[in-house]
Amino acid sequence: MTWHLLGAGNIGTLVASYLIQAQQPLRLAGRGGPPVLRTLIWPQGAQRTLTLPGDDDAPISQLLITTKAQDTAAALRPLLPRLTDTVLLVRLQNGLGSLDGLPLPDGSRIIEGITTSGAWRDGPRIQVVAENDTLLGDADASPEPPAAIAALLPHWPGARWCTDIRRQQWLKLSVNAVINPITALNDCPNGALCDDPARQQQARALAEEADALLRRLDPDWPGDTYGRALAVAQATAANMSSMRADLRAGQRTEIAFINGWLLRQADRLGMSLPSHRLMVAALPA
Ligand code: KPL
Repeated sequence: MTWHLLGAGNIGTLVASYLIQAQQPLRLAGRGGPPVLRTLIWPQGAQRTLTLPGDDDAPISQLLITTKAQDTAAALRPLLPRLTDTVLLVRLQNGLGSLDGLPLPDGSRIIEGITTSGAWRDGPRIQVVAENDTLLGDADASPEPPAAIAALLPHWPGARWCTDIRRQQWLKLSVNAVINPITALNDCPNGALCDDPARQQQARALAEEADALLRRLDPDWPGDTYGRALAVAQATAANMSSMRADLRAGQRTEIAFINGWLLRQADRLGMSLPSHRLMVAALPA
């Protein structure tokens, strides 16, 4: 069965290379016309040019979503009439909630993914920085992946099926909710979070509010978002966070799907998260 790819950016193109490697047919979604050529370069120098065929307007039964969270609803809405009743949607994005409120078919199955792999645009080519862990799973904590994912996993370095994807997503989201807005607003690399008392105080407030909320949502929540955020900031000290990069490029940020997601959960529970609210108000969504 054909995969449609929504969002042939850096990570989307990297995953497209795994699909091609797995000999799974692939087409761009929502982008007709001639095939698009994309060249990937791996850290050891290997280079590969992919031919990504344009959309065929056929029914969509397997959709890989790698758009930025903030662009998803607009990109997906025109495709909704083409989704089959049992469409498999794989969402590989930063942030949570990008599919909320969209009228998806009742029988659709959503696979959630998080990755720490990195790739960036280097002129006309895409430089793969690292192929790290990728976790895929679903909200039902299914013990086994669907067949289409099982066929893909052996060709996707670092990818594995995960039975607690929600916990893993929250662990990532809570760290992003601390590092990303602070580094974006201060226009600083991730490591600058660790050595400035004012930023540390901001980080602590964001982390404590996130922990208070996530503990209400899950009594087994492990907490220590502050410690985990500092550890990630240290480990990625020289990196530019994705939110800082978006802000610098004059683009909308993922704030509504990171801190904004936390706020929406808090509102439902009548909790106030003042530090997150400030971040949501300060950054373009
Ligand atoms: O995921 C990230 C991001 O920038 O979105 C971190 C972990 C903060 C690394 O830069």
